[in-house]
Amino acid sequence: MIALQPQASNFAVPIDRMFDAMLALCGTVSLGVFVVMFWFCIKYRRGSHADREGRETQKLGLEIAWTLIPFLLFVGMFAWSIDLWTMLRTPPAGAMPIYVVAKQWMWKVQHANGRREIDALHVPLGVPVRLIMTSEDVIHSFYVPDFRVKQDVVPGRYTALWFTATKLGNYPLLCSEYCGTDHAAMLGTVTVMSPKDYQQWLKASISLAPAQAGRRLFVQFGCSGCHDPGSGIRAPDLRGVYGTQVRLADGRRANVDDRYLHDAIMLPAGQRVAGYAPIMPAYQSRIDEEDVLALMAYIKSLKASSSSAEVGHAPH
Ligand code: HEC
Ligand SMILES: [Cu+2]
Repeated sequence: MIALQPQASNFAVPIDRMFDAMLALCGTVSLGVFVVMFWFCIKYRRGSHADREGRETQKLGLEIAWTLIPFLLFVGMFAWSIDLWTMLRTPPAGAMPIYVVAKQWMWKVQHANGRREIDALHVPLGVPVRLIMTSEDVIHSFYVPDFRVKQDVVPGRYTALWFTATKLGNYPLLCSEYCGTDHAAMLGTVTVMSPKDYQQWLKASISLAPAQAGRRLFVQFGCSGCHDPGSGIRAPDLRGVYGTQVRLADGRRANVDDRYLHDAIMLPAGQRVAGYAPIMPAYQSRIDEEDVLALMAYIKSLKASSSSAEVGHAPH
């Protein structure tokens, strides 16, 4: 079948194939219904001499056939779409992470080495990329039609999206969730480059690595005053905390992942670590999502110290 849009990611062909199949199936069924409808309209129109005797007939075979065949077809479509959905939702283990923060009305992107861009996303050809996305304000939706991918970007949580670009070139990026006055202008471009060009592009701008930028913010926002070893204030040692499990004051256990760190900084009241006084202030109105990403990068970069056999934490 003809593709109406460029097919520029690993999802384009399977999704188009599924779309075509659904169109063909639903089209065939509607066509069948309409053909029979028109035929009956004409045959039994007023004044026609068609036989109108209501004969009682039973055709068990026919009834079973028209129940079972569509049933199997539609269950087949269901199984097929579940399979495709699973693929859409499961990024391969080594996928390259890129962070995206949406806000009214722009896309802010940060690459692993700290290079930032706005309303643009550069990705290497043939490499699985995983976008980790959050919003500064309202719900947005990251949409690249030529990749056949779309994902809501929600304030207060991280949503993910993955793809492997399969064609060099520039592709439009849209916001597909109505997000205010300039929603329709919240546009960008995804540029697919060869892996070599991408590496060069990454290094071209001199910006601080996220972990370094995070350390700066860590001092600037006063986190270090409580959390640095030897600060004199009783606060958890953050070295090696990422990826462990923590016991909370209300008895729950939580995995220290991106979501956990985000909430620990923005809304600590919801998840106090067991054994500490609730002195950590909420930073929700003082730190924006990009800075949270930098702080997280810094916390993730801290290696466990040998002395941090610490309250509450266990590897998981
Ligand atoms: C006034 C002291 C203080 C300041 C300032 C402070 N924290 Fe905390 N922080 C704490 C205490 C005490 C806890 C443990 C109790 C809790 O969870 O609220 C904690 C918990 C945390 C946790 C969860 C740690 C774990 O072991 O699970 C993280 C992450 C964290 N803080 C990061 C930060 C960051 C980032 C900043 C700066 C933006 C910051 N903190 C500023 C005192 C502080
Ligand atoms: Cu938007």
